[in-house]
Amino acid sequence: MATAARTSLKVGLIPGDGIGREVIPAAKAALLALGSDIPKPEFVDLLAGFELFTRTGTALPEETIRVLEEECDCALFGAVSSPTRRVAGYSSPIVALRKKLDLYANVRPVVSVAANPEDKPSVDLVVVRENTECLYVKQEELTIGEHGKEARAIRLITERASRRIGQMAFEIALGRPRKHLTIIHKSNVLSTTDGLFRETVRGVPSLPGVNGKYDGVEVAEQIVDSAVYRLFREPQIYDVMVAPNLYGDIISDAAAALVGSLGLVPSVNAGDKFVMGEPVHGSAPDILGQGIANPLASIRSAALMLRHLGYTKGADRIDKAVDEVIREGKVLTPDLGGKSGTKEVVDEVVKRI
Ligand code: GGG
Repeated sequence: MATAARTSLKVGLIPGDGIGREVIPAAKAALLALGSDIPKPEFVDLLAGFELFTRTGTALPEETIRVLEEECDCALFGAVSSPTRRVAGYSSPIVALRKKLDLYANVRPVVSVAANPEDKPSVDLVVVRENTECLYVKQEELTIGEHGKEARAIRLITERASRRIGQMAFEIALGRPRKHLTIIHKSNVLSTTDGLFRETVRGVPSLPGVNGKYDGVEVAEQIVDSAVYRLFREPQIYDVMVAPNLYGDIISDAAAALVGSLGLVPSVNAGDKFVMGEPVHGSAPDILGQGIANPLASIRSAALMLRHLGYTKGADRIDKAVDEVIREGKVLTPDLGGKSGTKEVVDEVVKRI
């Protein structure tokens, strides 16, 4: 995505539910602290979420989509707390937003912070999750069969979506020192759906126009269950992992455990025309309102969004400040064993930016 000729950067802010509303202001503060290293940020507050649905009957207002599409250069989304039961008329706004804006890739870097800045992190991988299909097409039905209720869900895997997530994963792998890509699937059981995903991603280097570009990328593959096992035993074997939507969602949350907290892991939802940062964590109703939500995943999501837009200097400054705060270990939220609140952590990061 080109950075050229922007004098300002219009950022849509969609806090959503729960601690999303506590951590999105942290990302905003980090962007404001960058001064002239990025185009002057302008923010527009936008609505979405389950809480909004309970008040208004709408989880994702048309106006939110319109402003994102027509006015914003990028966006930051906090979290959403969809209920685990079916609620008539409600559908997850984040799932819908990813589809409506065609944000087909969810890129989730999981990186530990080494005690010494000169040392390599012990975990340094990127989960590239397909963001628009798989079971998240949400075509479920409940019928009554011979033995009672029967629930079914469609799992959609298309060649187009697998190809473009594959291309994104190869690009990301190509830009990393190890240039290693693992395709995650379960095609020993789901040979039609996961088989298509696997074959399509494997076929990316042979697509017309690629012309050997990805020759330097080493490709491996792994069945999803054994991938999770190996992720916990030997995370260093992974560099870039590409997965269908559901596996990618689960693997990236699991990988967060390797770096200390879900509160540290950022993501971007990326398409060809738009990018939206989003912390991997959810709305955490258990700690809502206590002022102790970890703001670092949200702040890092702002950095990742900038990186995706080509503002590397600004992104580096934010990531360096976050790394220093974690490394020093004096001002951390309770999920990382600290005693500080959200505000103190934000102030500490901003001071270092
Ligand atoms: N920021 C990630 C997030 O909100 N995770 C929770 C999640 O995926 N929720 C889906 C939903 O509630 O619809």
